[in-house]
Amino acid sequence: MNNTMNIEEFLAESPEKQGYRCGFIAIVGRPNVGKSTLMNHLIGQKVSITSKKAQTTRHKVTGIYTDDTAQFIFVDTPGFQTEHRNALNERLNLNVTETMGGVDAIVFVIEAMRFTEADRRVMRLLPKHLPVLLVINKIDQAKAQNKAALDEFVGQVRAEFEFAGVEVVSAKHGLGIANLLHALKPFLPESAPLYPEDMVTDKSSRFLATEIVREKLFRYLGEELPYAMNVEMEQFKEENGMYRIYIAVLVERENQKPIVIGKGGEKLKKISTEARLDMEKLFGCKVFLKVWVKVKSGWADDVRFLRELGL
Ligand SMILES: Nc1nc2c(ncn2[C@@H]2O[C@H](COP(=O)(O)OP(=O)(O)OP(=O)(O)O)[C@@H](O)[C@H]2O)c(=O)[nH]1
Ligand SMILES: [Mg+2]
Repeated sequence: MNNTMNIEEFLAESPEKQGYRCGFIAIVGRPNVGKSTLMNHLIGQKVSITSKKAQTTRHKVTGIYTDDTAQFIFVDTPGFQTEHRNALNERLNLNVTETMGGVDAIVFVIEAMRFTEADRRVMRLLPKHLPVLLVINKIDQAKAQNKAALDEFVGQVRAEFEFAGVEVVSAKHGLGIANLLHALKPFLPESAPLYPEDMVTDKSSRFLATEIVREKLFRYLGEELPYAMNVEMEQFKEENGMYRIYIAVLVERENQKPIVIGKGGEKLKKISTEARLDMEKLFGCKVFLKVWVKVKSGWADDVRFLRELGL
């Protein structure tokens, strides 16, 4: 394809390419199986944040991969919560079930050699009328190296649900990604692309900026991370070719503030420096970033407040 041509022009000029496909694919699974890592590798750019901690993804994030024959619109969803029940988790789960209702196919992600009750509960929610591809992730791990045991594991999971197919991948190492795209393509309806070919996400720079800060909080606070914590964009301005971004970190109690700030402000400084560098890379311009901590109590159970956050 000529580089200056967009896909619509390309299709218009090439009647033999009329079989172009485009559609939506939801990525679902229990927390921490690697859904966001997988989506980032599928689209070749980091638009969804990832971490060792469960429940990293709170908003669904769209990632778009376009080639000459198809456009795949992936929707990365929050890990489906079957344990802690509160307003936040109820909304996150609702988000996942709603997403599954509006797609052409589903990728159900599990970890190699580890199929838990939590996985099973998510599996039971999978719609029967849509193609569901079983994706076994983390095959790079030592426990997945025994081929016979892995085959047996796959066989056991397949026996529990009518999957349209199965793919084994290592999202982290980019293994099996091309095969996965190939397996998904037939599930997409014939359609012209819905998004411009150079678009990788439908999320705004504002949204991506708050997500980046959240990822650094997850990274640097580790186990100390207050469960009820969120980030809020206070200001986002473009000025002389650079972005000025002000972001507040919301915690529930005054005594959680020092956890985020650290001794002598050290942690918060590290978090904002790393976030600023990631933003500069993603946005391709200089960024001035100010991050601070605010107390907003009871927010995890305040559904109205969650709506304001767009959850
Ligand atoms: N070894 C290994 N680790 C992986 C792989 N894919 C993801 N991980 C790790 O698994 C952890 C969770 O990854 P995420 O992509 O954040 O998982 P998620 O399913 O999106 O998690 P939630 O958003 O919390 O539901 C991170 O520490 C990843 O680095 C993989 O293929 N191999
Ligand atoms: Mg995630």
